[in-house]
Amino acid sequence: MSDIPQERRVVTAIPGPKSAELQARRVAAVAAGVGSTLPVFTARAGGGIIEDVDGNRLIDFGSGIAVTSVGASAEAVVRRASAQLADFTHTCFMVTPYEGYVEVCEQLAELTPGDHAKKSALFNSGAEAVENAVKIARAYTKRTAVVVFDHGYHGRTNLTMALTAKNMPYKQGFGPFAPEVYRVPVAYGYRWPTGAENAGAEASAQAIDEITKQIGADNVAAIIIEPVLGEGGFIEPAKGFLPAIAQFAKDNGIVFVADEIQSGFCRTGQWFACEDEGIVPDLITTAKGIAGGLPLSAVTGRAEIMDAAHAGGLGGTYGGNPVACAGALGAIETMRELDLNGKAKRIEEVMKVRLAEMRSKLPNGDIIGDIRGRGAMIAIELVKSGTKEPDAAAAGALAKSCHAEGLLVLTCGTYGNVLRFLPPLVIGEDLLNEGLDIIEQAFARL
Ligand code: PLZ
Repeated sequence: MSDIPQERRVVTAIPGPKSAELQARRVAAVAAGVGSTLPVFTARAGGGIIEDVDGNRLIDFGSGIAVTSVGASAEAVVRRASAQLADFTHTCFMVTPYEGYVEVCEQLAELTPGDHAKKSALFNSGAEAVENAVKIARAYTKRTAVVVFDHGYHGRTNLTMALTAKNMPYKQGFGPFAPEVYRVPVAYGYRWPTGAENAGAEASAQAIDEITKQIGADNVAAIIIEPVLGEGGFIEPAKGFLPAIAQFAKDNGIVFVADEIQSGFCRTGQWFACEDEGIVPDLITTAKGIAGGLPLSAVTGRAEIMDAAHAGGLGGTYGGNPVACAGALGAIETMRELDLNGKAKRIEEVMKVRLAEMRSKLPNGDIIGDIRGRGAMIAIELVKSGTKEPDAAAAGALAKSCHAEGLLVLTCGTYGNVLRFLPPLVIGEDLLNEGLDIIEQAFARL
């Protein structure tokens, strides 16, 4: 890790003058469609800290959207990626292969759920992994329909836009979208009309009914779900939902795909979030946390399914780039050595206790409608006092208030009313608590 002091420091307004200067250049040169949560320009980052060009040190509760679980400059990632960079940057695995790619696939076979024979294919982005999972499932089943869920997020490419539920900002004006994509209900406990305790059974029955009656189970190639829905609001499908859907897929020859791009690689306190209910997916898509910040993604799954695509049918120039693979091996090494699953569980413990205290103690604490998530993937859903009416303005104001104090937090959710916390798993407990203090103060200022 680079030797950034693990201490918050606010020495200018946030953003400061140097960031403001860079922002002016950025506005002139960078397309307006590419947004930023906080226009603070980064100088270096590591552990639980992002240092900006003005010398401010922000506590990081975002991890670059659940990517830098091992920190943004983890020793093993830097060491292995640097060594690889000096050896060769690229040959293209489809031209002359290299060991790092194979080793990442071996690690994926070992770490993902299930003890069946597994194979992997590597890509660059999460969206690309999801697209390829669909290609593989279609090749295997010789069917075309793909089922996804309310509040689901799977990417911004044409096919994955179709798979993604939320219109603004992801889809608006960018259609037409890929055909043969169908969306069904998910067990969103907090908002399920008959209560969280009924959500698992009722939502799975509804979803299965819609698949059977509206699509026809025999036409479905794949069912794709995030075991904890990320962009949609850190929704943990109510207990029983995932096992029911996985069983339905199994009974009907449908490939069950767990999209663990956000929830995977120790984020929820397990290697993969689907382990929580003992789910063994046929295919699993990974990215983000896999490579400590380098762009890498993967589809991993049952060997017979993965081998269904014809030779040459899968690939891409950069897929499984050797530097990204070296980074992944460094990240995985760090996760094992530092027991980052244990760290994620500890983060959950600290956060949930403090957030529950805030809800019960703060005068406006009842606007915290729900506290949820697992491991270091924790969120609060904000509502208007005494109701369940989503309050996106409160989430935005709280985030802004935290930013001003040097705590980077992100929002999410279909209704934009969820404040989410995704600290690097290596964050120190003092920084974690200091971040929670800032959140508490932000409530007081609201
Ligand atoms: N599947 C479950 O969370 C990416 C999106 C940020 P890419 N989530 C962050 C944004 O606004 O673009 C994501 C995910 C799940 C797929 C993806 C897509 O991964 O690497 O962004 O393509």
